[in-house]
Amino acid sequence: MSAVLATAAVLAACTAPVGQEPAAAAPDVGIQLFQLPWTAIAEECETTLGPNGFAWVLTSPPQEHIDREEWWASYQPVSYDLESRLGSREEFAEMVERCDAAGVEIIADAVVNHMTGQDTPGVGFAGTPYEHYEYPGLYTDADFHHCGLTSFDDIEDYTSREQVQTCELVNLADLDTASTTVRETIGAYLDDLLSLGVAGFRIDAAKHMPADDVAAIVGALPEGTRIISEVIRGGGEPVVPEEYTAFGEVFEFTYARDLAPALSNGVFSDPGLEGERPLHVSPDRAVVFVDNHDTERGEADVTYRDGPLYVIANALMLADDYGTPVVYSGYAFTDRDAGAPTTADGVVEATTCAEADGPAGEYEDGERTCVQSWPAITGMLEFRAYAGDAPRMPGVDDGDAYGFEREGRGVVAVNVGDETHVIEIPTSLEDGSYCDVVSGGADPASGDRCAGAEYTVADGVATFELGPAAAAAIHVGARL
Ligand code: ARE
Ligand code: CA
Repeated sequence: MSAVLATAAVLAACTAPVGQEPAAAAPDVGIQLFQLPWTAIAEECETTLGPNGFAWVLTSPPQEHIDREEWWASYQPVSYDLESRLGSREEFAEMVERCDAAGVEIIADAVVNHMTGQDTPGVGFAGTPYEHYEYPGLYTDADFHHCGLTSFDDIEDYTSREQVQTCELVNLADLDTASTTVRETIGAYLDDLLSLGVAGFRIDAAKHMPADDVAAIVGALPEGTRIISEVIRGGGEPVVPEEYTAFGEVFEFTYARDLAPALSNGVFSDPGLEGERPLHVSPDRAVVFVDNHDTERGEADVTYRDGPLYVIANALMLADDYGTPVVYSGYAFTDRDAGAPTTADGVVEATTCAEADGPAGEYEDGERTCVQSWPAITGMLEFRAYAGDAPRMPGVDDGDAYGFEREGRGVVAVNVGDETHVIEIPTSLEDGSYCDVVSGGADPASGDRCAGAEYTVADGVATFELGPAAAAAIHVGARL
């Protein structure tokens, strides 16, 4: 589906009470649907993602993996057969087709730095026998690095480029990606996924492959294949995300790290208004996120558990003009390793998010968070479509409240404190009353009322009265 059609689909879903011109920007927001089966993703594309204006889905790894219950079994490939706990090859192909028809592209998680980390021989989820350094039909011992730099050939020191790129990440058999046959074998796997219609790939553990190796592998793929490399920015480390931007985008971990302290202490600063953001790749190369499947189990301070604060973080990200956002949607857990709930057949249960209406106060372990269906999130996607490429104006930091304008297109405001706060934000929006898209937007039934809160712009100032831990956003299309 073309970008123009995709834009039309989002705008059809918007309920603009007056005939304001929407911005021309095509939807760009992605959603990471962690450990969600292919049949369920197909359903989400049709019921939720397409209608709500998501442009792409990041799936979990689709290849055959070790036969273990933990979610991270997906990150230990046994073969490149598309038979996993998340579904079959046929189901994967049908998902790509149905999502495409709904205007949503599929980005597959490509685990190509390594194979398994299993010291004892085993049989994969789809029945393929393997050993730590033997994968019938794919790789033999000579295709792997044995770095000889550390006691167990494991990475111990991230300040050593050689260790990071030739030793083993947590005992995972590390492919020699400088080898032509290894590159071709990986290339054939990625080509196979492209033949089923995927738009591109997340390159898992890209940091652990020299950028030249990744460049050679993805350079052999058809032009236009989208590549997003996972290169976690680490203090004092020699391997940096910038090395991977020549051939694609990267996940910019600094973005969420910068956002977190402001959410807890209420002190916001305007990034990037005077030049580059420090420790950020250029905006056209950055994929940004509030959290992902690793950080919600690690460094992220704000996750689904923080309800309203999580909404605020996502609202600020979606209102921003830096990078391409990917919203995260997983399942609740207390045990870091716990896999998503499975059926009696050992496949992950297909669940739907059509009914989810916001962050729940509490989640049972295994329950899906369904962030893609939260009205506040879909309202912010609408805001983003209207904001288009309008520049981000200097923000207003007022106590625990903060907000900024996307010039002439919309204004976002948040309050991270526990008391009600009134914040005024200068704007070039026309005077009038606007519906807040975070709390419901325009009332589709009446056309001249808001379903949620209503805010006023008068004499070049937008005034928001925000309750504790609340966000609001108004845009040109939501003026009464
Ligand atoms: C599991 C067990 C291990 C066991 C291994 C092999 O937990 O104890 O040794 O299996 O049997 C995921 C899980 C791992 C899991 C692995 C394989 O998170 O727990 O290991 O799957 O099943 C580094 C990498 C980065 C990586 C993170 C996790 O640079 O690429 O570590 N992220 C991706 C995925 C993960 C996945 C893998 C890679 C492996 O997103 O989900 O692991 O495919 C600093 C550095 C970072 C470093 C980070 C953590 O911040 O800057 O570079 O990230 O520390 O060490
Ligand atoms: Ca490697």
